[in-house]
Amino acid sequence: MDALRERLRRELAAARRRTLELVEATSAADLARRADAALGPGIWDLGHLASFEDLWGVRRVLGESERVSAPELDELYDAFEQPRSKRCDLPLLDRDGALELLERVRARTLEGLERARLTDGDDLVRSGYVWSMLVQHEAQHQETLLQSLQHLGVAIPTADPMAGEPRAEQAPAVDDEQRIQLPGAEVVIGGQTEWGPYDNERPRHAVELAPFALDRYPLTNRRFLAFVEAGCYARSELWTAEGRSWLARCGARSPAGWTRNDDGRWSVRRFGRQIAVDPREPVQHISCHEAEAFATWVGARLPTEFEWEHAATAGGARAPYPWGTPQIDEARANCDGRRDGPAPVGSFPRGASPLGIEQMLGDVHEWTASSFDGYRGFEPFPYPEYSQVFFDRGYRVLRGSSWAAAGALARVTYRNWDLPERRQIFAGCRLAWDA
Ligand code: AVJ
Ligand code: FE
Repeated sequence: MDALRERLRRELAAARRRTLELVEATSAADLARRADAALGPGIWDLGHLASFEDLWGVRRVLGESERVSAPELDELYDAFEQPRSKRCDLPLLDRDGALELLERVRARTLEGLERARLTDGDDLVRSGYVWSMLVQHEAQHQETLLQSLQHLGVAIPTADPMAGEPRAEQAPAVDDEQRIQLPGAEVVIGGQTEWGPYDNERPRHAVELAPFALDRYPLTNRRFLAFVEAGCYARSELWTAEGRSWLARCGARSPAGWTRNDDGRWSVRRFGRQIAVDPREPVQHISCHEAEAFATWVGARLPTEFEWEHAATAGGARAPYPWGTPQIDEARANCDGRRDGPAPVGSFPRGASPLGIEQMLGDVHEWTASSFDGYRGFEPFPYPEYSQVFFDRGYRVLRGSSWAAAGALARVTYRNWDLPERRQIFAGCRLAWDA
C-alpha cells in the first residue's frame, strides 16, 4: 500500500506540473478571456480545480471543518450552478489568487494522503480512488484549457519541434483505408477497479456483438478533404435531419479552423498559427454530424461504443491499453500534449491492438454511434453530477483519448461525452462497416 501511496503522490505531482506549465505559458488576460459560449475562461477551470480538490481531497479525507477555500467559492466553481457561457461574468479569483489557492489546497491534500490508511476494497478514500479521481479531474480540465487556447489562438508549450512549422502536403505513409475484420462475440465491457474507472464505466457486463469491420486508423484529413472538395456539405442526402438543421444554423463548410487559400490549398489554424492541412493526420474539430455524413458518403457508419471497446482489446489479454502492457509511453500513443495536434497515421505501430488496429488512444477522441447512458446496474460514485445527470440527454459517447489528454485518462474503457454538434473538443472518428 506504500507503493500505491507513492504512485498517487507521483501522479498528483505530474498532473500539477502540467497545469502550471500551461498556466505559465498563458497571459493573465488570455486566461480571463472566454473563447466561445461552449468554453468558459481558463481562469474558471483553475479555481474550479482548487475548489474541487478542497471538497474531495481535503474535506472528504480530513473532515468538513478542515476546508481551505472560502465557503462562497463552492457555488462560484460549481459546474452546474455556473454554465460555461456565464463564467466570464463571475467574481472569479484572478490568476495569482487561483494559483495560490491551488497550492494551499494541495498541501492539505498531500497531508491527507500521507495519513490515510490504504486498504483493499471499494471505500472512496481507503482504496486511494479519491486521489486518482483528482488526478483524472485535473487532466480533464487541462484538456478544457487547451481547447480554450486553441480557440483563442494562443500558442502553447510543446516538446514537438514541428509545432507551428509548415507541413509538407504529403500523402499518408500507410494505406489509410485499411479495415480490420472482427468476428461476432460475446464480450465483457467496462473498467476494472485497478484501472481507476469512473462510475460510468461500471459495472462490467457482457454484450453480444455481431461481426463488423473497423478502420485500422482514425479518419484522416486526406479523406476528409475529399469529402469537403466533393461538395458534400451541400449534399443534404448525406446528412441526418439533426445534422441538416445543425448545418443550417452554423453554416459549416469544413472542419472548424480550416480555410481555403486563394491557390485552392487548405490551411488550418493551430494555436494561433496558420499551417497547411496535413493529409496524414487524423481529422479533428469535427462534430458528430460531420463524422456521420462522411461515413454515409462512403457507405460506412460510426462504431457503437461497445464495438470500439471490443476492437481495442480483441484477440488479446484485457488491459487498460490496447497493447496489453501496463504502461503508456511515447512509442505507443500521442498523448500528454507532447505535440500540438494529432500524429500522422502509421506513427505508432507499437501501440496497435492485438488485431492490428492503431491509434485508438491518443490523437483524437472518436465519436461513436452510442448515446451516453448508464450501464445496467449503474451506481453513481462518488457523486451523481459526474455522469448520471448527463444520461439520456442527447449526449454522444466518444471513445479513446486525445493528443491533449494526459495518459492518466487513456484507457480502453474510458467514456467521454459531448453534444453531437460540438466541435471545440479534439475529436475525430473512425469508420465501422457492417460485415
Ligand atoms: C467527461 C469531459 C465531459 O469536462 O464536462 C470535468 C469532465 N467532469 N469535471 C467535462 C469533467 C467534471 C467532463 N467530460
Ligand atoms: Fe470539473
